[in-house]
Amino acid sequence: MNPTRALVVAVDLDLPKRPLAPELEEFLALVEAAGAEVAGVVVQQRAAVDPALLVGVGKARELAEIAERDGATALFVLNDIRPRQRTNLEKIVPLPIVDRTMLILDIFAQRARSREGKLQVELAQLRHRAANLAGLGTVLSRLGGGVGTRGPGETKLEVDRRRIRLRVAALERDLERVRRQRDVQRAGRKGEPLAALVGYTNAGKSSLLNRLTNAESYVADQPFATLDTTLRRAYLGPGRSALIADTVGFITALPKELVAAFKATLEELQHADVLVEVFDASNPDWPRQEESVREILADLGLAAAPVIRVANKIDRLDTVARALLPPDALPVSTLSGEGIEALRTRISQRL
Ligand SMILES: Nc1nc2c(ncn2[C@@H]2O[C@H](COP(=O)(O)OP(=O)(O)OP(=O)(O)O)[C@@H](O)[C@H]2O)c(=O)[nH]1
Ligand SMILES: [Mg+2]
Repeated sequence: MNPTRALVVAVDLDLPKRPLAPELEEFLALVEAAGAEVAGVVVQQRAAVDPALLVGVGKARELAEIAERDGATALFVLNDIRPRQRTNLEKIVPLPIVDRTMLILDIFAQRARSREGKLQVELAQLRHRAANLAGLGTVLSRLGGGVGTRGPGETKLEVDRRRIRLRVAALERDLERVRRQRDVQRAGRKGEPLAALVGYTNAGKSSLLNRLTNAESYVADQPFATLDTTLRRAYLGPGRSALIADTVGFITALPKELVAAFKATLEELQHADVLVEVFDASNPDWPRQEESVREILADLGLAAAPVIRVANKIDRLDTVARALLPPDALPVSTLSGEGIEALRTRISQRL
């Protein structure tokens, strides 16, 4: 199968607090991680997104031309796109529109290995699809259920919607069962202290788990290498050990459908005695990434959880950059092993 050729479009709203560059770079990395190739990137500067079309009508026509010329097979939209904007834009650029949530969900779908992971991704995808159907639904219902808008029983849309609802209900039941299994497992290991690794995707959480526990979890230079929670026992010092949990990485504006669907996976965090919050100190974008992680933790009700802050990948930093790291963050390199003993000690102290 030929890879998807992505024409990427972004509206740059020129927000001082949210510069486009890092988000665009991250978006392109996601496109690549999904296995698509970038056919072109178009950025439009605007004070606000166009309410009807997202971009201006002239820009939309230009996109159609570029798509045709460069053989794009899908339009990838960085900004949030509303159902109505999607419908209108599709009329001018005759390509399937992939939004950021669909893109992230697609990567998750490709990476999911465990049954739980697969169920969770499917649930998130269906919820996202339903949300977009809903937009189309209002367009249809505004036409009124008059002649020609209804078939013998119901419109295709309503059939789709009902099918989605049934499947969502089945998935929710399955996941509830998974959740109860986890509760049982958790009860079984009661008493053993648990430290959970959290952080932006690609920060090095799985690498750190491997360092701390001599395990061989999957590590890769790509977003969302890990989807499933892994638990391993780590030696912390003479006569002391703890369980370490590695889990799915976070990303700015993690789709709400995903957070909801990954409830069972993320629940592990609620039971941790301490969170080890890892950031990639070699990425100039780390402050923004860490802020996103904090926001998601707050959404999960974990704003007040005890945290050990870890600055990873310091092997890539020179002396000056190291000196500029926040003083409360423990500098670590999972690559060279630097700082790992100090981290063991700190975890041990906090448990
Ligand atoms: N130079 C350097 N690279 C590192 C270090 N730690 C991890 N990496 C690299 O960073 C990339 C991501 O590492 P992972 O451990 O998969 O990151 P993760 O946080 O588990 O990522 P997700 O599972 O995708 O959320 C890999 O290419 C690692 O080899 C480090 O200390 N130094
Ligand atoms: Mg990982």
